[in-house]
Amino acid sequence: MKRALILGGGGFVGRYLAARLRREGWHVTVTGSRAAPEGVDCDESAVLDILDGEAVAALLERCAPDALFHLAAQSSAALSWKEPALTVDVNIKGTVHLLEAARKMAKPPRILLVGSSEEYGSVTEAECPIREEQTPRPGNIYAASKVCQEMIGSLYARAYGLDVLCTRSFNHIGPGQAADFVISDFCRQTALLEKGEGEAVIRVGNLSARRDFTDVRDVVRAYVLLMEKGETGAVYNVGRGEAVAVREMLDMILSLSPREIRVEVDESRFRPIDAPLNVADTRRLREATGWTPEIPLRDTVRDTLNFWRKNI
Ligand code: A2R
Repeated sequence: MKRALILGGGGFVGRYLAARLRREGWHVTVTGSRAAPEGVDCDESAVLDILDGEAVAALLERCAPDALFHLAAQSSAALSWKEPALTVDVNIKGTVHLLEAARKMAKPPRILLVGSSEEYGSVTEAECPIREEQTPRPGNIYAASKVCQEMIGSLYARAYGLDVLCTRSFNHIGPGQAADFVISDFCRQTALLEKGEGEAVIRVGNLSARRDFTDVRDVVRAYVLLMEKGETGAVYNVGRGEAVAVREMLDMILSLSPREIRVEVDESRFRPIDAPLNVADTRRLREATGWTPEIPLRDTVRDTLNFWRKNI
């Protein structure tokens, strides 16, 4: 049986990835930073702070994974302005710890470093769909840390022959995502309003932005396929490759609710720099793996809304 280690396996994406790998017959170990993740479909669950290099090395030796999915991160762009040192430590130093540990192993695992479309920064319409050749112009500390993660990963691949590949993942959505993210936030507000009385008003930010949304379950399927078929040293955009306006997603959510909900634009929710369009060119991923998204966005939105209906 092939062995997978998911660093950050208790997070939003990690839980789905663990379940997917288990269904495909892998032996799966997941980690959390403060406590071993609970309620994750896995074989083993461990505590690992990736800031502790020795602990990283010990875990890798103990697990001896064939495949290592590096999802552990300070994953919030907004928080990265408030906690820049933590973001740089976890996302860059943490990655160095794992690459150092891997290169010293007799049989290092294949490593997938998960990055973000944030790395591209604010792009023009002419630059869309964004190809991997596009030079990253990170616009926040989180994005800069992910660019560094990728550059260091590529150095380790070249210098030590480590089998490293990277993603730049576009907006992924689905049940269980924190309400800091726009679609999850709208679904949560809608579920809350359904429980209340009086006038129902949903507060929103910039609705005209068009983004590349993909169901998290399709995203993790892409990660597994990349692990199996991706090219060493390559960087892959992960996304549907279709731009949808946030307004359209909101209309979809509201159409699934029995309540009459009024939309109120709240300018304090606007991002200081918000590109009007952000969409991936996904040819490299599709050609390497044959991946295509399978879950319609309406299903994702319905599942996310139902998640909040149950969890408020
Ligand atoms: O702190 P925990 O136990 O919730 O674990 C989180 C983990 N993590 C760490 N693991 C080890 N040492 C650390 N110092 C450390 N700090 C955080 O990373 C959690 O399991 C995971 C992040 O999960 P989420 O914030 O839910 O991120 P999500 O959406 O699953 O994104 C996965 C990856 C990240 O690399 C993002 O930057 C990328 O996809 O978009």
